[in-house]
Order: sequence, then structure tokens, then C-alpha cells
Amino acid sequence: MFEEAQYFAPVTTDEDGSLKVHLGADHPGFADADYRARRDALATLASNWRPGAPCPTASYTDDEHRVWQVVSEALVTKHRTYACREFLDGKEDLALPLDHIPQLAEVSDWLAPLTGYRYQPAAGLVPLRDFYGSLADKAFWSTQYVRHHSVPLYTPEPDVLHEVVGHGNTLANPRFTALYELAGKASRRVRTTEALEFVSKVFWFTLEFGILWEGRDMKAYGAGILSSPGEIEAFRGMTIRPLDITEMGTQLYDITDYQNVLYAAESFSQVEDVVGTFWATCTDDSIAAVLERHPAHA
Ligand code: NLE
Ligand code: FE2
Repeated sequence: MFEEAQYFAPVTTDEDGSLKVHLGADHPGFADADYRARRDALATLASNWRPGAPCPTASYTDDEHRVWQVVSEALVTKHRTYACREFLDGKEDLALPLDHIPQLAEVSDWLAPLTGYRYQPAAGLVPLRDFYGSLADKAFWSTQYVRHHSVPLYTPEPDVLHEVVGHGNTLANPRFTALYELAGKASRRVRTTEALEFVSKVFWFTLEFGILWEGRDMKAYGAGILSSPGEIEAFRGMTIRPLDITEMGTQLYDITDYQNVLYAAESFSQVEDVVGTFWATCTDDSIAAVLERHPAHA
């Protein structure tokens, strides 16, 4: 139905209640039995979680901690060079560990005094309505598995590095969380699938893959760029267009590779003005009117 379905491997439940994650044959962990067992175990852990409880503890292996360390250390300088000011402020306040994977429950505790956002563990694809709707309650659905050690620089699948290093540092900054909250409220206001997909595409091109100008420097503010040591080096070479709600809401994109079309805001304030105002005011009718003139390419 929606692009996100492709990067989340399908999950099924066995008779004993344990979950199986079905990685595609082209997944870097496909032939790695240990990796697959970890994916199954972490999905099962998440599926046993109930709302209101803290996120379950995932006992990561040394190899998993090493992947986190490799990516986090690679991102220290890259963030300093390419991340926007508000992300760097959030990163300083959150002060994530570099040498081991923190638990989602811990990160939630650290976020509490900063913005009040908290994590909820996801076993696999969370339906769009739940994923975005929870943002309005300051809750962020998150995976707990780690990308395969053979592909530390980029994964199309959102893993714990993406959720915590990419999103977590933004969830630590109130200017960002005001935007997450508006996206969440917008998703609850709209009823039609078309309108929800429009809202979520605007999210994709902004909070996931947004870039902006800081004076003469182009910086990233999207979590998908900021969690990938590979893509963060590549975004300046992509096709850059000015921020445009209609275009972002109807643009086709490929989730399996670096994003080759990006929308640059003139400043963080412009994101707040243009994107924030869109989420604050959009309705089924306003989006239907836009789609009538510019059909979505989905
Ligand atoms: N490509 C990102 C990364 O490697 O961290 C994950 C993007 C998930 C939407
Ligand atoms: Fe994301």
C-alpha cells in the first residue's frame, strides 16, 4: 500500500507466540543465521510489550555494540560538519553513549526532562495511523535491532541507530518536537488514506530527509540523512529543490537508496512556518483540493 511496507521485512507469529522476521534474499543478513535469530528475538521482545510499560531491555551482543560504535564515531565529525544547529543542540543535551547501544527505556528517561518524548518498541511495520498518531502523544515507535555489520554506512531499514541517533537527537530539541507533534495531530485530523499519505510524504521529505540553509552552508535536519555516515556525505550532490508542500506531498521516492531529490528550506524557521503551518491546518478537504490539481505519483 505504501512505500514504508517495502523496507520493513514481513513478520509472522509462530504457534508458541514467537515472531519470525522474513528478510528478503537481497538483505545483507539473509545468509547470517545468528543475525536472523537476533532479529526474531528482538521482534518477539517488542511484541510482548504492552502500552504503559517501559521499553523491554534488549541484551545486545558485543558485535552489535561494535556496529553502534563504528557508526556513532564516524558521525561525530560528520554531524559537526553537516548537521543543522538544532540537531547539534539536541545531541549535546541528550549526550548519547558512543561505545554501546543504550536501551530505549534509558533514552526515554533522558528525553523526559528535555521534551517529554518517549520510545515504544516496534516489532515490525507500524501502521501509518498508529505511527503518526502516537507522535501527538509524544510517543515514538522504534525498532530495536541493529543494521547488519556488513553495511554500517547505510541501510534502507530503520534500525536502532536510525531511531536513536537520527531521531533521538531531534526528539531532544523542543523546536523539533513541536514539529513532530504537529505531524501527529495532522495525522489524527485527516481521515482519508490519501490525506494521510500526503501528510506522511511531507514528513518523509522534511523530518526524515530534510535539508536547510544555514547562511551559505547546506545542512541536514532529516533523521534519515543524519543516521547514515554514507548518505550524509552525499546529500549536497543531489537534486535540490526549494521547499514546496504540494511537491513533497505528491513526489515519488525510492526508499532503497540515497534520496536523489531533496527539498531545501531557507532556514529552520522556514520549516516551522511552512511545514509546521501545513500540519497545523491541513484537513481532508484542503489536501483533496491540492490532489485534484496535482495527482500523487503513488
Ligand atoms: N538510511 C538510514 C540509515 O542508514 O541510517 C535509515 C533510513 C530509514 C528511513
Ligand atoms: Fe525515521
